[in-house]
Amino acid sequence: MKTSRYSLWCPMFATLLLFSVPAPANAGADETSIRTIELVISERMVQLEENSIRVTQGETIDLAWKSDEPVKLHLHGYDIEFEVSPEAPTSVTFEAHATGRFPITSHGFGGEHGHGDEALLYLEVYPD
Ligand SMILES: [Cu+2]
Repeated sequence: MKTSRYSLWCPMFATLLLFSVPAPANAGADETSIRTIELVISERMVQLEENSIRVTQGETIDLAWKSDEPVKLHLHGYDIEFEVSPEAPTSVTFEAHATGRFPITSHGFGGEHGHGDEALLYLEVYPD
């Protein structure tokens, strides 16, 4: 029971956060809190209404990825590379220490190699 409630609540929470911009100035003040943002890739696109996610400098971010196809992803600027597949959803946790707009690109879908030209998504980090 607890598990199913949590999994329902969590995407709603992420969605609320995505659209409650700008965040209050002290949103990142609690260093122990981790903000989870759920991201789903299907048909080689991130299923979001906007192509960017906005966070505040100093927040600890957990990007919780799911994908309908194996893919290697690269968060530029922070230079984090990771893989997601249907069998293995991935959580990428980091502190948003640098402000700016950072593309998240594919480094290959379905075992292909090569760099996607267009960003799947942008991470926007705003000053605290
Ligand atoms: Cu790249």
